[in-house]
Amino acid sequence: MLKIALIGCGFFAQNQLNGWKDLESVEVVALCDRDRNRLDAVGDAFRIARRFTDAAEMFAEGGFGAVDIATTVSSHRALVEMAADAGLHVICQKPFAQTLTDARHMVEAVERAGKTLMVHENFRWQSPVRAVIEALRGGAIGTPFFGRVSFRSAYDVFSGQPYLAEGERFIIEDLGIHILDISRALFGDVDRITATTRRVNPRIRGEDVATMLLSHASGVTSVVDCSYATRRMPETFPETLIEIDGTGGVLRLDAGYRLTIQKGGGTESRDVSPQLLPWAEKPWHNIQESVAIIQRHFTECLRAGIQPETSGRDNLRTLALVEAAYRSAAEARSVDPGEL
Ligand code: NAD
Ligand code: 89V
Repeated sequence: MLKIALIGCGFFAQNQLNGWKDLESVEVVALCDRDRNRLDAVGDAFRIARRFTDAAEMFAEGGFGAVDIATTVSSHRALVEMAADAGLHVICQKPFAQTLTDARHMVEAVERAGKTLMVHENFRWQSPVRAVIEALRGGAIGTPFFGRVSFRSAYDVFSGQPYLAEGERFIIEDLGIHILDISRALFGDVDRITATTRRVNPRIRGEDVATMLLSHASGVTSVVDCSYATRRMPETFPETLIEIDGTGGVLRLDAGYRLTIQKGGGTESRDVSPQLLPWAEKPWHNIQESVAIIQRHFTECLRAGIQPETSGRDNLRTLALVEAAYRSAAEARSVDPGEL
């Protein structure tokens, strides 16, 4: 049985707690939040008795082998380093760190402790996206040369996550990070990125539109475009739409979770909708299912003693892309993420 402590009982943590509950080999034995009311509400709802308002106290008491960090980014470095000092495996929400320097220190701290560090970078684990990744990796359309990974919506994310309206940065840091990570999962690492950003919604501080052009080392060119200012019907939140052209055919993941592959003059189309788990609700069920999938991956990697696909070290490259995109937009030039 893997015993886990979870830190951060806010908006998203209930998905993580529901996901852990469904895994027979896992028990969440302790909870922490600085906010006593939230801590008690979540502790009561999930019947978790050991509760802490101070993470240091929880780490000192111990009694668990891994920690799930579900707080917002400004607390991640301190919490990951405390977990490494306590000799624990770690799963930490995205964005993993506020700066690349912090992220590198966090990865090194957990590596020094000889433990596993996974970033909760769950979009590439959404089952419709996974179906695309598997088809592409299985050679369904030959060698890809063009991709578009697109997330466009006007869904009100600010009511559930008010902090998203307040930061100097918004869409690339919060959402684009997932879409850039999907592009990496599909086409590999990136040599150059060119980005433009724009704020359309006057009631928020950061950018809510970003358009990015990526040159991958594999030779693929991809467009990653994100918007929370796109009012269209049907509203596709939180679907990522994907188009890939390859030497042997084309692949499309269209709205409504329909995967179509055209090759050799034929067309194959199938429904790759995510499951609606008993604790999930539409339209979030796609993201909620991916939480359960990424958690299963974490426990399987621990059992097998292997690195998770979305390990801390892997995530350094996604974070570098985020930083490179902001730099590109600010300086109106293309940026090699390797220079950061
Ligand atoms: P939230 O603000 O609703 O909740 C965060 C909670 O953490 C709060 O209750 C706060 O009191 C607590 N907290 C903060 N620092 C703490 C500390 N040092 N010790 C103890 N408690 C602390 O935030 P949220 O919307 O739940 O987001 C949490 C994280 O999850 C963010 O990084 C966000 O980007 C991420 N997120 C990921 C997804 C996804 O699909 N992967 C979706 C939504 C949010
Ligand atoms: O997945 C996320 O990180 C969320 C949202 C989908 C709203 O962007 O913050």
